[in-house]
Amino acid sequence: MMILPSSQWQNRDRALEKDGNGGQPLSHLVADSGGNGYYDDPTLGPSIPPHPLGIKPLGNKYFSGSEDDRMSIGVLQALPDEMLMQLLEYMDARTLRLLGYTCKFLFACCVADDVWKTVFLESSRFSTKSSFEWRGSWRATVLDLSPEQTARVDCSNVFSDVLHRPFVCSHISLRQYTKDIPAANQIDRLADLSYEEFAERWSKKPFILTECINPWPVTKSWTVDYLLSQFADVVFRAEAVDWSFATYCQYMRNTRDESPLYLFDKRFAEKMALKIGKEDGAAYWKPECFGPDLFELLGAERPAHRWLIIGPERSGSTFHKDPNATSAWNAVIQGAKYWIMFPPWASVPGVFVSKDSSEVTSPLSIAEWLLEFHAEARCLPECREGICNAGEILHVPSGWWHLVVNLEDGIALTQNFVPQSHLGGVLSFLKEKADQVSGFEKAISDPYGLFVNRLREEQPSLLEEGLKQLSERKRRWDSVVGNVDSLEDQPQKKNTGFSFGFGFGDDDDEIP
Ligand SMILES: O=C(O)CCC(=O)C(=O)O
Ligand SMILES: [Fe+2]
Repeated sequence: MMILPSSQWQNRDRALEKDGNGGQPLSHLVADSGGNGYYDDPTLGPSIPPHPLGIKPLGNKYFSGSEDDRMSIGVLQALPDEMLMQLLEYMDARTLRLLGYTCKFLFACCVADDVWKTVFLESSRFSTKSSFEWRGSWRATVLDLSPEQTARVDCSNVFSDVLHRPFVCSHISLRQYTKDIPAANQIDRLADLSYEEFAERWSKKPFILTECINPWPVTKSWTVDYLLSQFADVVFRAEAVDWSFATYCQYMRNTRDESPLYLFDKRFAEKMALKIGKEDGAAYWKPECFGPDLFELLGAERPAHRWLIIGPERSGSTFHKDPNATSAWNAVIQGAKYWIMFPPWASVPGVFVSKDSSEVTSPLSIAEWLLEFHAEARCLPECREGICNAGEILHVPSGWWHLVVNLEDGIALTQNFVPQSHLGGVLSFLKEKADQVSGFEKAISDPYGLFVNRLREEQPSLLEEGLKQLSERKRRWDSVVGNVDSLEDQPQKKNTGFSFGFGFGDDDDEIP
């Protein structure tokens, strides 16, 4: 990507003017929302087309000889675009439509689909329904409009980063971020592992196994089409909504959301009547290489631990660590996922963590993070990246940061677990970060006590070992920082995203 000199930037503007409303993609010139232009490498696939309404990034205003439609919004000019858009979030469908017809700038604001997503989610007409006709956008769905009925107004004199940026983010080519992974960053790829190898060498490292899940029946039969033929009426959770699979498929196959709704369902096994485990007719089972999962001792009281994940290209998960200091595996059944990961102690560019690491703030969308921070992140020595293809499984060690994006429409199965090597970390997380523990039923008021009791009853020697790991980590930490109370005053650790918790919820390597 190259910064574009302003003369070429003007060319881009003219090209946009020429193409106008819904024209052909520009060859390889792309607008940057910051007002800088850049070339998108034409070898990386189609570049970002002009906005269908002709909306342009703010920077274009300064090179445009034409009018600026923002001059028509009267007293609302006092508000920056961000605030204007926030104001619209409080309006109902009728008001949005009426306001949108007052001038072109407000039309551009009032048809923004994020605003209509809010209208949809707040409308009882939709929020209580699991099956309906998805019409390609939130606005068209709420208003029940066909593409021919959807108003198209020429907004080529509307200059706004706030309005243009979501369009860029929903069109950026992912390949430019996923290709040419530096050799040093590559997540290790192995055919398969034994439990002994995992326990001895791999439990604290990410890796991809290319052969491990080949025997799973689901790898032969499951595609989105197949699931649609079998489970069209089954209602799955997709973030804030519960939709039938038929409705979700309509959505995932025809959306331009910057952050598409992601189907992420923890009750899929019951809903689909699946058998899981090594029994006749099982759909899949836990890979042996990860060994015993100590949360199995909690039986029905264990926190949520397995999910079916389905989403379109560009859907995925923004940077996070998995809950309760658990490790995880994530198996791709259809599609391909790009993973970028950092060890627990790393400071991830663009990800800000509160002092007690209970709050993580990062750009809202995956595309925004890729645009703004990927290049910087890739240069860090701790960075690990890889593509997990259909039929492969990836290991996420306890405490590792990860961002994941689907490169195609895809299906995955994931499970969180507690291997013996991370028992100390999980115990200390449950004990020291009790306010951040998640996924347990509300009735379980003391997850740490419950887990310790189960270990004492069924695996006393492991409990002893786990508690030893825990106090050893605490002792080592105290010797590094002086004392626990002074932890938050260590200047080198401030706001770095370092996840120490003096929960020592992560692996040993974390100790600086
Ligand atoms: O497949 C994905 O989007 C990753 C899911 C994930 O990170 C998780 O389940 O914790
Ligand atoms: Fe995760």
